[in-house]
Amino acid sequence: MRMKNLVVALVVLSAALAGASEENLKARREFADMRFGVFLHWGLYALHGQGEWYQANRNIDRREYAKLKDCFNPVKFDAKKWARTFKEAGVRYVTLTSRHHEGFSMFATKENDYNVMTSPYGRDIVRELGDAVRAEGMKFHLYYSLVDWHLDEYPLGDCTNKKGWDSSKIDYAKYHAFMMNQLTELLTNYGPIGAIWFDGEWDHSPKTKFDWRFRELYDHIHALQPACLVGNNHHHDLIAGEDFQMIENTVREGQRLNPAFPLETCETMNGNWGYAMGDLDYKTVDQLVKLLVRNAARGANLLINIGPQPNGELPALACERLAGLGAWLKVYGETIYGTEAGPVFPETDVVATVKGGTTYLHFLDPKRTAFACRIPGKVESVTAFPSGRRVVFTQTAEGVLVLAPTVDGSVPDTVLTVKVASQK
Ligand code: JFZ
Repeated sequence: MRMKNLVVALVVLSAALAGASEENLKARREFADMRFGVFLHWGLYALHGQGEWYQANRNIDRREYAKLKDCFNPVKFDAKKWARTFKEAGVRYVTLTSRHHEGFSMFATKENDYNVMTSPYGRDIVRELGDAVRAEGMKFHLYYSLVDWHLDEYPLGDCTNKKGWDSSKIDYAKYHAFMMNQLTELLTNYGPIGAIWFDGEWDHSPKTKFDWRFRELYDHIHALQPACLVGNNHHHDLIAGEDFQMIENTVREGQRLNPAFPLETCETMNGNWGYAMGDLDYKTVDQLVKLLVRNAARGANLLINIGPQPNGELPALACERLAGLGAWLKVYGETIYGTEAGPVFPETDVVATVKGGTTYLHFLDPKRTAFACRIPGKVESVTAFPSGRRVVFTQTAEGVLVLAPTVDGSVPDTVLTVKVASQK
């Protein structure tokens, strides 16, 4: 029986790794160690201040919408300042929308003139931010929309705004070539790109059997930059050529997680991806810390989103939350970065991350005073993190009983370090 399990595990593993280059496998491991990234939804939609779906939600004629391009002038944008803010927050990678569903490119594309270079701003935001982010030692990732609400040739899908559309011009072959060419630009002119984050597959329901020709896109990316990870926000099992899995906070029906691949969860800081001037309902630092911890405990990176303002600044509330996360990570980062998912307990307010022979128990409810769990191996010590103060525990056949009078209501997460004797 054991042997059979082992064989099954090996088959699954080798299938998962098939085709991926050495550089790519290394990049996957590094990605999984980073645990914390910032997502930036920035485009013309920032000008409305009502989220990135405004064009579709209001069924705005795309020729009218496109006039926003002549107003795009984020004069206060300072890539270096953003990068320092992220670095201070303990962020390890930044994912920017290079082009969202609205179709406006935030870089100097030669594929059409609906891009930042022909706006009054006239500066290449992908370049400036990419350079600044890398200069601070973080990785730079790009979101890339499969949906395009501006181009004639994009095939109308279920979620598409249909006003101002001449459906006789739909031509997926042409649109696919456009995406291939833009990916060439992004992966040859902007230095190392850590990942391409596709989004929009859901615009064509599975029933229509629409063929996006993903494999050509994926192979193209890997041919240009083998270490660039491919992810697709499609909420079903990974398909060949994809390097990591993603979830939007909850795992959706039909989506199974594969432990052989890195996992990333994206979440909004308030309730919107793009800048929403009416939405000041931001999660607290306490909530964001818990979100980060819970994700790490299930082996996932947290990609926390910010919608930059039309003037080029990050919202003050977002900066304040980032600073709070940074202060927390300065102390507790060791229990998050480079860890793996820990054992899962029936008590949902206690989660665990693991690094080598060390298990970090995270107590997320200040009211908890005692806790019993089974940690594999012989426990050598239990100490409070970061003080190192010894915590009383007893090891029984059923598990380790940790008395945790140390749970401290003034911090979002009380951490205990459990050291297990190395098993030779
Ligand atoms: C998509 C985008 O439409 C959205 O604007 C944002 O960029 C977000 C990160 O990704 O939103 C989705 C896509 C799919 C689902 C939910 C939101 N889904 O399948 O549940």
